[in-house]
Amino acid sequence: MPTTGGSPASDGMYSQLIDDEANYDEQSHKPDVGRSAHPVSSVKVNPTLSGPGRYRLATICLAALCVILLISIIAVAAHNKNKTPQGSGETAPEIQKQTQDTNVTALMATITKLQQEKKQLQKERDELQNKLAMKTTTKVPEVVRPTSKAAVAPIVCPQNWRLFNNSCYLISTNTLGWSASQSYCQSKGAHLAIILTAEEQTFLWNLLPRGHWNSYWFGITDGQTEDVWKWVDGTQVVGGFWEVGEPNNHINEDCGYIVKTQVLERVAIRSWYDAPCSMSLPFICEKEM
Ligand SMILES: [Ca+2]
Ligand SMILES: [Ca+2]
Repeated sequence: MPTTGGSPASDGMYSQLIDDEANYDEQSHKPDVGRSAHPVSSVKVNPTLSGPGRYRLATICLAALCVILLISIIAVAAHNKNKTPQGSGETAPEIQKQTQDTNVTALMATITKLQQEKKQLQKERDELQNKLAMKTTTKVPEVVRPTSKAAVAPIVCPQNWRLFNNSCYLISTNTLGWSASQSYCQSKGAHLAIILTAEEQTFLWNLLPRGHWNSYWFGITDGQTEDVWKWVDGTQVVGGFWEVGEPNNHINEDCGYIVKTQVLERVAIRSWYDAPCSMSLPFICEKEM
């Protein structure tokens, strides 16, 4: 179909392209109906924009785009290369060496700082030593005081009392029951003897005279709980110097005594017996000094 009269050349080309499209659609999609009303021979086609001419233009445009793209890629690559510090050609050992150099520099700085601190501390130490020396030379000598040992007087036991290891012992000449004996000792600032060692036992044994059945109360009883022997200070008796078969609580015997007879075979470390506390016997007092 002819275009509108008086249009510029570009409008003519655009109209012809629309006509070509319409012609193409009609030829390909509507072959049976429209072809009789609009014969193909009536369409005017510009020979310069049809066929190989159009493809040539497209090829030129495509080639130009490829060239622009290639130039862009080269430009970007060159830009990135310039941005990399020291170039991208550095190897791993070189980087490692630079890191080590940095560490060495830091360590050297630390050593220098520590050496300075050491000098400062030595200076302070010297000053303190000088001050200490000054104070030592001007120190007032201390007054020599008598020691407590020098003030301790030798232990002197009362008359008829005998000394052994810081205690004084009395072998009574009167006789009393066990409880009365303890009361008597307490009236003298003492108590019935507490015998803890074989040496103490032997010392007392040697003070006693021999006799038919010489017996002396000392400070143990099981009056509180049968067969649980305790000293007069409340502590429990451990071991002891009992005669064989004693204590036997033979006739309700709750108080302890020492026996020394004429029989020479009897020994100090097997001389304890138990007896009824009401018996009247001489006794042994002990006073800690
Ligand atoms: Ca008993
Ligand atoms: Ca007995």
